[in-house]
Amino acid sequence: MPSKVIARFSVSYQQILDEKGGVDEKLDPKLPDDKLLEIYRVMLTGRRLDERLLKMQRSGRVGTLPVSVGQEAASGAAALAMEDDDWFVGSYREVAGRIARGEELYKSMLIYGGFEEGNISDNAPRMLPLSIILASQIPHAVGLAYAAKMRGEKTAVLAFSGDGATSEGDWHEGINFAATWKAPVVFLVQNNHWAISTPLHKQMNNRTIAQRGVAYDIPCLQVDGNDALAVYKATKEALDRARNGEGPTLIEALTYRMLMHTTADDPKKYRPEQETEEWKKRDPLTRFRAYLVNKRIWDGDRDGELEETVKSEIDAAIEYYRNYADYKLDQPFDHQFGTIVETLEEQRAEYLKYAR
Ligand SMILES: Cc1ncc(C[n+]2csc(CCOP(=O)(O)OP(=O)(O)O)c2C)c(N)n1
Ligand SMILES: [Mg+2]
Repeated sequence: MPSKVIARFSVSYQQILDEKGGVDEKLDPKLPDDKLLEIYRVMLTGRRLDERLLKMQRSGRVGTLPVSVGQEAASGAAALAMEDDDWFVGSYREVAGRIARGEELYKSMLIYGGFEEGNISDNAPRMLPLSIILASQIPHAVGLAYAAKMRGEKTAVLAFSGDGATSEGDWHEGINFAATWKAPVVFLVQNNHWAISTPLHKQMNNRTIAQRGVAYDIPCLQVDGNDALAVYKATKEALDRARNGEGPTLIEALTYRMLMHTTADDPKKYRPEQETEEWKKRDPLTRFRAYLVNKRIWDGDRDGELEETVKSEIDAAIEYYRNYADYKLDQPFDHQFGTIVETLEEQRAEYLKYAR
């Protein structure tokens, strides 16, 4: 009987910016200045919006909140690599990515304030609502992609999930289907190393999440998820491949959640503070800003101007949210099924009676 190796696999890792913002000239995608400045604006807006939302949560103006601080490059730069007609399928930790797609800032306030309307944006029509049920968005993303392919549309789907979500059945079923039917979808995993209080090594035996793509024989790679250039380049290439009929890609973006999982927990109880301190050195915003300064398209004088613009945009969103009165109490019931379900209507009536 012959005994031989019939396949070997490798997983690559890409970083373009070092921790100080120095660039690898050979890998630099050499994006136009306006694109680079847009990436910075989106990441900074995401950071500041998160900070303000956190204050709003602490003062009782919005409910439980997942915070994305530290992960702005992984979702923001990725979303800016999309084309207008592509679909954005998020989980719940992609604030910068949603801003990149054009979602109004007050929508985040509505969502976390409990208003279903926050989940739909005319400005960002090809964006699915937040998905809190881990990995449930993955089969939806694959379905969208497969439908686009059947219709002959030149469209791709960018689907986000967290590291913990990659241990869910839905995640694997979705990728298996996409791989088999060459659905134009890019799976971007924000590996922030924690699933609430569960560290990565307690929920999987794999050395990388990227290698989970090997099992489905799709291109897979790991990138420095706090390096906006590496995230942008990997996502753009993968989306282009998808649109060209070459099927799905799995990108693992290594990043870190700098704050709590949600406002319902205290990371100091389960996470070594030293680890968080180490990750501070890789802050995606600081690194990218240093790159812009080195390129001489940014300087200290411009910080104040941008901060002021972002602050007034957030202030305006808060004002709008404060005066928001256009809500429909029973809206969540509208979106459960496409057709009327009698038992659900009974529950709606009961709920409305209770709420009034
Ligand atoms: C199917 C399912 N199981 C459990 C939960 C509860 N839960 C919410 S977030 C979370 C951890 C998710 O971790 P990860 O996928 O790494 O995303 P992160 O929050 O780190 O961005 C869990 C277990 C859920 N929302 N859905
Ligand atoms: Mg995680």
